[in-house]
Amino acid sequence: MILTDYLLPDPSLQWEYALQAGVRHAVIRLPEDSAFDETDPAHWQTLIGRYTARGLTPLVVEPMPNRLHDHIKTGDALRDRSIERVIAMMAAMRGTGITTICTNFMACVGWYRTDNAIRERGGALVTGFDARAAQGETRGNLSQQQVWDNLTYFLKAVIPEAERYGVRIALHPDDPPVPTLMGVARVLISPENIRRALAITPSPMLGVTFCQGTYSAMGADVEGTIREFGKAGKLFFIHFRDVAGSRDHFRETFHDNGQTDMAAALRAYRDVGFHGPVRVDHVPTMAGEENTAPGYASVGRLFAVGYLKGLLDGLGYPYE
Ligand SMILES: [Mn+2]
Repeated sequence: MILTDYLLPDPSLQWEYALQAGVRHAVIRLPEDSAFDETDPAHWQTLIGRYTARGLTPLVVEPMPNRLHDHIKTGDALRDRSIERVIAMMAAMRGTGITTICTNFMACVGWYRTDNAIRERGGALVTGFDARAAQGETRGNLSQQQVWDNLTYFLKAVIPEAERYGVRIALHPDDPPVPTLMGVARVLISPENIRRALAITPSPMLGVTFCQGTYSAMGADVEGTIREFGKAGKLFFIHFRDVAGSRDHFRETFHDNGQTDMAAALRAYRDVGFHGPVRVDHVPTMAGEENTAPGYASVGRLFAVGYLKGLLDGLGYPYE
């Protein structure tokens, strides 16, 4: 595996913690100000230079820029223009060393929680979701068929170009993996539906971001699904995390305190020969930290990275 961390473009304490924990590769979120042009190779070079100057090598972009993808997911009037820019972006990525885009297809509502301050072990704070608490609010109106159609339109337009530019599109499941949220249908909510999505445009450039906690919340056989997707060459990127509960009612946990056998999951990645990028995802906010970015605090990441490295060492699973 290649250990990575999710690092925003401005150098921060999290960059330093990652380096000190032994992480030398980055998952980057692109700048969202209008000064950054994702279709301009020079802008990419400048951005990547910030990371490499500090000893971090970017490997993955996450997410697909929302200012483009939002139109694609809803299929609005700006969809075609946005797809053109996604394709131009992939062209601009050539030679950057970044070969994977972590792509979700949650329209109107992204990853969503009904509580951001649930007490986990020792009083650490985690996020959670309760379907009953999410009822009543409407943020859109899209049917299952419309979202499948929009996903199909996107993949048919983008995957041939991804093949041309050597960019891997790694589908992230919908989190929470419920069939509808606030009036908007969700489709990437089960292994079966993920299989269906991968079959829309079969390609070595179309695979998955295996967000373990989301698959666990689906009620999926996490280990078995890893083995299935791994053998099919569809594991592009791993989100290492866990939850307690099921899709309609769950909370995040420390990485060693959830319902998934994390060592068994890692054994499965090892057995299928996965050597791609992994990052720890959604960590508790710990003592002394402000809960300003639930799931994305710093100290819990250190614990998670250490736990991941310990398991990998115990399994004799090589990583860099
Ligand atoms: Mn994830």
